[in-house]
Amino acid sequence: MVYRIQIYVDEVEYAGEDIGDDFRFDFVVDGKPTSFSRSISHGSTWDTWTEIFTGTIDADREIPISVTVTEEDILFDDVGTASSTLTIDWRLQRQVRDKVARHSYFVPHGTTSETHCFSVKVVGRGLDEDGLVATLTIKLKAVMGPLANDRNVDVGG
Ligand SMILES: [Ca+2]
Ligand SMILES: [Ca+2]
Repeated sequence: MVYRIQIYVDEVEYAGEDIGDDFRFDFVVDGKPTSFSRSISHGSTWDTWTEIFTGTIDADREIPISVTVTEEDILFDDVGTASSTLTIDWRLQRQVRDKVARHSYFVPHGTTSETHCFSVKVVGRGLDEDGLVATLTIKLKAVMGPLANDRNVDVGG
């Protein structure tokens, strides 16, 4: 069975040490690259809903995700990378609510979501920031559902 899937960045928490606030995120999700930039203050959580993938998957597939996080500086950028695998537990799927509903996306019957978290260590470089380590914890939300011509499929099983 093939489902459509969209993956969003839901939150980014910036903890650890302060290495600046000019972040760029370069994601590769299932082989597809996408990038965006965002200012995030040290000690804060960026609450967002930024799409990083849209496509279709087979129900039994795992989705590889990698990200390079760069804090841009004039001379030396601070960089960290991480990889993760989104495994969808189809037995534990539940109805989409909360944020998806708040953002007024079209939610057909049978749509479900899954949360996936991982952290990226970004190491400072340059005089003031050499050796400082920031931790960015990225919370993703995957929203899945039947294909448009297959609305009556029950994805809960
Ligand atoms: Ca910096
Ligand atoms: Ca900077």
